[in-house]
Amino acid sequence: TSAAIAEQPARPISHLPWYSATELKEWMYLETDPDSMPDTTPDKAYTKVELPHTWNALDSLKTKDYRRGTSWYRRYLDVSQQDLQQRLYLRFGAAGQQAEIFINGKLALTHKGGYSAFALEITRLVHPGKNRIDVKVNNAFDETIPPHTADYTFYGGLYRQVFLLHAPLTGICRTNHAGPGIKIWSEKVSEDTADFHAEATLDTIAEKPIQATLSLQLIAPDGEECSRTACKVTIQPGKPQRFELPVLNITNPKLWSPEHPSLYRVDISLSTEDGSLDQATVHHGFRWYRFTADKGFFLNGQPYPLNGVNRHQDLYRHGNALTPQEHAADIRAIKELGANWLRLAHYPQHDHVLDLCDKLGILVWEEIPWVNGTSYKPQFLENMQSMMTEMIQQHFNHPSIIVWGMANEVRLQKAQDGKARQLPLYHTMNNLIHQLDPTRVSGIVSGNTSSYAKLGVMDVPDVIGYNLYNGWYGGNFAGFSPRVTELHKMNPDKPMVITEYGAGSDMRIHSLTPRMQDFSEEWQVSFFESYQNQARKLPWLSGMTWWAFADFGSANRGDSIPHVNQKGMLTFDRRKKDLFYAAQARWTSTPVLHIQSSAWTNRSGSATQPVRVITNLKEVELRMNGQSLGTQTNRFVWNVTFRKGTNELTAVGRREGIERRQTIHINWEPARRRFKVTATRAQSGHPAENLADGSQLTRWSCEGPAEINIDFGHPILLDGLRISFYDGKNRQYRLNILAADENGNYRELFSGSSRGGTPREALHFSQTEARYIRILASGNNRNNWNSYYEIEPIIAKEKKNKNIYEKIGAGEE
Ligand code: GCB
Repeated sequence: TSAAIAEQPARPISHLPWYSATELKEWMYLETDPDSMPDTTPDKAYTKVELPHTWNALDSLKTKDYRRGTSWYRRYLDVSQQDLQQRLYLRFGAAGQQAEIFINGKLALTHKGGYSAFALEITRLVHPGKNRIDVKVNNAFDETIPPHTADYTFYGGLYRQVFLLHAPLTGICRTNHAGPGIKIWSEKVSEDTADFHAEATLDTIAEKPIQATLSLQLIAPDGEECSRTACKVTIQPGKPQRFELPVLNITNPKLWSPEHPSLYRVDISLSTEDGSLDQATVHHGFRWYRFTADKGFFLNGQPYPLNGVNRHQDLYRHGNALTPQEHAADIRAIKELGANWLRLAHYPQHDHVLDLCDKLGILVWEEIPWVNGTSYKPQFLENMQSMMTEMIQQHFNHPSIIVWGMANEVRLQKAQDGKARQLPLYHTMNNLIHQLDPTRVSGIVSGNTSSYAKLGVMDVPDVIGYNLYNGWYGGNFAGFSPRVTELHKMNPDKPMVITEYGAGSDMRIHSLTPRMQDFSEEWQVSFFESYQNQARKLPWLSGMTWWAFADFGSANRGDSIPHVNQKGMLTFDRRKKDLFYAAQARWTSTPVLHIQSSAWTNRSGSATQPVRVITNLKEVELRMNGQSLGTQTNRFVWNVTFRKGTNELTAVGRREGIERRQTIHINWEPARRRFKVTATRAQSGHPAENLADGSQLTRWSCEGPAEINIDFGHPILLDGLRISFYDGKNRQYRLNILAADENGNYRELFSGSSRGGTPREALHFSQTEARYIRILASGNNRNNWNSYYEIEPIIAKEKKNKNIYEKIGAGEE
């Protein structure tokens, strides 16, 4: 074909039957008011952008009021006479959250919902020569489009790829909810035999009915043809029609599983005596599974505990505008982690994600974003139905998918009959799932509440999911097992999974005496290990998915990194936390050896500290400064005495001829109680060592905040700051306190007001490591100056608790 478009060469998308697909990468972009129309805006008002694109990649990192509104995308399409001998389509991977497509100024399609693909035929809307495509995208709140609210950023933009497709006049339908137009499935699979069903949706723009042959070839994973079938079809002009091919029966199918993701290739072609009309290739996996309420999950007849993670689709400074390669890197990391299943929270994700789950072997729960709020307007339900239909039509053929989820932590209302007011909506969605896909199960997710069971919601789906955070938002992690057992007893006949459990962490925050919500890596690892150990004793539990695979954007949040949810096993920019290794050591047989708290390179406090190695090897030797501290075969915790300055720690682990080693350097300094605080007032650049005076140097008027920078000279462990202000007893000061490590990476510790009423205030942030502190304060006295009087660090005292590894029984099986 001759797409006269200055773009990348056409490249096939593996799972879609696209005759020829050209990625439209370069667009023009304009931020404007919601009612603007493209015809009135000249090209020069636009800026150039490359897709995938979101306009919230950066503002959502800085404010909860990130831009939610309307933007326009524009590009031109040169169409030749020859192009018009075929059919032309546009396929948009997604638009957050709704889109209107205009071709040559005319509205051609409206799409609602931010997470699925949509496609339209443009053959009759374009003419030879230059054509204009305008896309209006809007991510403002819309009561009829879920989610209303959620703990993640609602990025706006054309954040997935857009393709121009050339397709034959008669062929596989491209516009059936932007699905592949082909459906394949098995109803009965065993080790000995399997059936194989296929149907194609076909259409034509010919004037007369077209008689053709639809044929299918099944190619085994070893590349040999294993079966074929065909049928005659008559395609009537007008609307798309479905044709089911004769069922195939396969003996000794090579089964698909995460351990052996054997894929069969399915080649489908439509032809007449004159030659081929259209063709498609999809992939199939033969597998069967069962969620049970009493014995957990079974895959291919075997008990199969599900262990995995939840994934959002964003990346630091990219928002959700990820390239297929960036998506792929995540899925590979999830596989490397040893996860055998993945929950795509809280919405359908990129086609490529599913392709990779099929190929690498990861079971999937995919869901639509009905989160938190509900509207009872009919359009809300209609939009949910179309989201569900699109998700299932687009991803039906992926053997990795086992559950279609319909909702997460929806806030229930009680109706007069004592049931949930949302119950009819759940039933509608549940029926839709089963009608569109009789081969898979449905799921509903609740938070840590009994109301789902009590108000009848948990009677609806095939599988129920609970999100439990005992030991993070409250309680302690030992509370997990009793609570989950209690919830199980409320619906003893429903298979259950823990769809979320998680604790936040920050690779800059460490503690020997970690506490709930302190964001230390140590607490996060303990939380995980405790839940894993408890779950092992609950045979009826089908599985668990950690919240979350990686830190993700949540503009409303104020954790230790503002606007980020930090419960990831990796950071937002994909550095591996200790937890990554802790999970990998449990979930894989890949040799794992990782000195826990490796990122804690500057330490203070007691010179003698426990050091733990996370491993699944048989024996580990720890060496410090060249000397062996002994070899251990379980627990893997050593008491190490640091010397002042740099210490070299090397762990060497072994298992049956395999050896792994890691060396890290830790700088240890004794804690000091007194500091010569070197502070400068940023505005003047003058040193402000003598803070306690209200003098010119630390004085400011009300116009802006005054900044004081403190350098402790080396990292210290802080429990807080005591600050006194001029007239602090009677006034309130707005405060913003930041801390930085040796490299000057600042993070927010405190944002709020001084309480007033006392001349000196203590602000607490437990066990925070910092070399630099920056305090931004503004006073509320408009007519007089404000001043810092005194700032005193509260040095963390060593806690006499047992150390963390003893407390949770690390390494214990
Ligand atoms: C949940 C939600 C998820 C949140 C998570 C959290 O239960 O389903 O969207 O991000 O908790 O971190 O609080």
